[in-house]
Amino acid sequence: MVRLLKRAFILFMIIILVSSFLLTILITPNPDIHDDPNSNDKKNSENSTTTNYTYNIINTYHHDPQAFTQGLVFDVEDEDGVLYEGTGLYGRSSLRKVDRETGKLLKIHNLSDQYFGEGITIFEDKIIQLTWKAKTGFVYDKDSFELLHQFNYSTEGWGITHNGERLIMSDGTAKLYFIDPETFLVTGSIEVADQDGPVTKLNELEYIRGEIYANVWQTDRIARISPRTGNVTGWVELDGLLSAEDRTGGAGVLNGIAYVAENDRLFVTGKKWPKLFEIELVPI
Ligand SMILES: [Ca+2]
Repeated sequence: MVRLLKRAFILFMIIILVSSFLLTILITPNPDIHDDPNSNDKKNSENSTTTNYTYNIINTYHHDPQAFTQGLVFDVEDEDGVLYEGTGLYGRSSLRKVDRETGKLLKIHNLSDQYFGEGITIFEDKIIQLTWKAKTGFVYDKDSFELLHQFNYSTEGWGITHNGERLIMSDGTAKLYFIDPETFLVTGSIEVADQDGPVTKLNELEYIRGEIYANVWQTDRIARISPRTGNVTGWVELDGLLSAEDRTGGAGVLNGIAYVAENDRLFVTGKKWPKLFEIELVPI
């Protein structure tokens, strides 16, 4: 009898302990869920603050209407306003150094015919240029345009920028890749989405005040993207920026964002556009 009572007591205690444990799990919030930047809760709350912008034109400059713009960036160390541009198309792809005020071509390196040039960025004293389908990137000396070395990646190459520590690359999908600037290995990625779902066809990129700005191919829109979550925090609507009169000579889509952090100046252009625009964003 005593033995039976002992067993019953032990069983009772086990049930109490297991019940307490299960109850604790059920009522304690899971920190992983709430700290996960990709959790739906977080995405929904950030998406609810998406802001739309229109623009004012501050200045207009000449842009080579033969330049099929795929990459656009300023050299932050150059106070003379020198613009660097990567152009595409097979047999016509190039890396260019351009005087922003006059549009005058200061230096050019032509890619060999098998490469379709894509985005460019300046990292320290080097220029990095992607190619579309060749899965090959080029690293040049910024001043001489001497080709220092090549690297490979596993996707198509579209746009590229950097946050000071990592290169950030688009491949025409909704994905952005973070890449080590020394090894060129992918160290992370984000999926870009707004409240309507994934935002695909991300093209030319620019890192501006802690956000990634991305041209969306075949649109006149630029997405402002949180590099932490991939959430679109705002849409910049640039409809009508290039007037109908200027849409001659086969001008294509908006593509090309360049930013000068020192004086907060933002420049945009497009494929074979005759003009480069300095704009300011105006919340709608
Ligand atoms: Ca850019």
